[in-house]
Amino acid sequence: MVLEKLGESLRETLQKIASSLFVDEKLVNELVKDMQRALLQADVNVKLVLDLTNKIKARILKEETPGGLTKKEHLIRIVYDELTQFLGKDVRALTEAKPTIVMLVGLFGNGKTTTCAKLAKYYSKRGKRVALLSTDIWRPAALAQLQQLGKQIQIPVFGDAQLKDALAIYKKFEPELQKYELVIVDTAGRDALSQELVDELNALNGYVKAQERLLVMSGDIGQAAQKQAEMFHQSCNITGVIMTRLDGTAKGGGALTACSVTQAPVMFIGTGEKVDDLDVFDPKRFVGRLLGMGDIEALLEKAKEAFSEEKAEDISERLMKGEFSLIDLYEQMEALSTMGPIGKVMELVPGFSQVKLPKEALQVQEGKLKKWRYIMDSCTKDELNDPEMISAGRIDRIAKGSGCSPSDIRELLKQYKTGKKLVKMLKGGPKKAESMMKRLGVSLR
Ligand SMILES: Nc1nc2c(ncn2[C@@H]2O[C@H](COP(=O)(O)OP(=O)(O)OP(=O)(O)O)[C@@H](O)[C@H]2O)c(=O)[nH]1
Ligand SMILES: [Mg+2]
Repeated sequence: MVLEKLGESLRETLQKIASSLFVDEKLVNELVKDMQRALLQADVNVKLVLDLTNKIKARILKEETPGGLTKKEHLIRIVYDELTQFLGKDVRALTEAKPTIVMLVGLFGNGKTTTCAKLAKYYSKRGKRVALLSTDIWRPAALAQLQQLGKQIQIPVFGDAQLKDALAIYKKFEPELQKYELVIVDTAGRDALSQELVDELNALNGYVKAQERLLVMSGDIGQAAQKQAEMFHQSCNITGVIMTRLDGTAKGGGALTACSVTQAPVMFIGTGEKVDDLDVFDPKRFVGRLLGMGDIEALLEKAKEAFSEEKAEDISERLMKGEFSLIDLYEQMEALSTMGPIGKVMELVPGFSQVKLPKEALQVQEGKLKKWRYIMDSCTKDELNDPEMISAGRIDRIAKGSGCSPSDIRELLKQYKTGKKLVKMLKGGPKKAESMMKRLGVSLR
């Protein structure tokens, strides 16, 4: 696996935490030191290692462990969060255009031509009409190499070995290329990023205006990756990175560094010489594997609680505006019965992470929840949105419809009022909420 050693060290470090009785500053320092060592050994750039570990440390020391998570789980979650942040978070798809033009750039021998063919196969398998274009006028037989690969994967290859200007080659085939959905352009490399190469790439791209400019970098170039990525980024404004040769003993951290300095995510990794040896790079899965996926999955599941994060965010926004309906109440209750999303919502509302709310205030038994569901099913939409309008007459009607007693309905309405009170408190700010909490005490229930 890529960065096997890094993963091993990180898992060891986390294991240390797991077996410690207390998580104190000393242990956190140790964790940070271990992580630094592991990342540096994997060739990740020194400054980035410091930035990353400082961020992790600051968060660990500052953030309170959310309810439902152990301190250890919280630490792992922070490490996971920051590592995925560092690597670009989500899988990035190609920009859509007609046609989408993808230009692969990089130094000699980093795997551009091979990767062109890998990408062509990958996207054609997914239904895109793909063409390959060679604009490499430097490498002898560059066109022949691409043609041979193209034949193997049955993708048309355009190029003209007679022309000695990359842009002229592109222009010659431009009308033809418009017929494709995806055009992958192989460019020439150099030993180092020279002005000549920069001028050549700029002249070509100034006209082509490729939607994607992907830097192809070998995983084994170590710390040199940082400088290379920076230079390519400055001259070509890189939109993504493809790391090759991650099948060998490459430590890979150098190339990982690239995505951070260019702010362009690693999109694919090359894991061999064959056209199928290409993997989509999924930062979350990757980090998950580094840290031991089983743990992470279970942890994130737990942290997600019964709510999705977006939903919690959405609700917290509405709560802050003072909007609160019976449906909100029900969702809160339902989720609370499993884990405690009010806590999650509170975390998301700035300033509230410190306020202690009596969780029991909103906790109800499952049986009651079921009843409430029936009651709500018998309510009209207006009643759900504005429960204050539920008069005695309406209570009787709902009782008949739901098969519940009027007192059940009154209880639900009472709970709604309590919830609404809570929301008002939230709106008043953390200080007010706390003082009101004190005043109300357990009577909130
Ligand atoms: N093991 C392994 N070898 C790879 C990978 N990608 C490319 N290669 C090999 O690296 C060598 C160089 O690859 P090319 O695709 O020719 O590199 P290039 O960037 O086009 O090189 P120039 O055209 O000289 O600039 C070839 O022998 C490839 O087979 C990979 O992911 N793993
Ligand atoms: Mg090449």
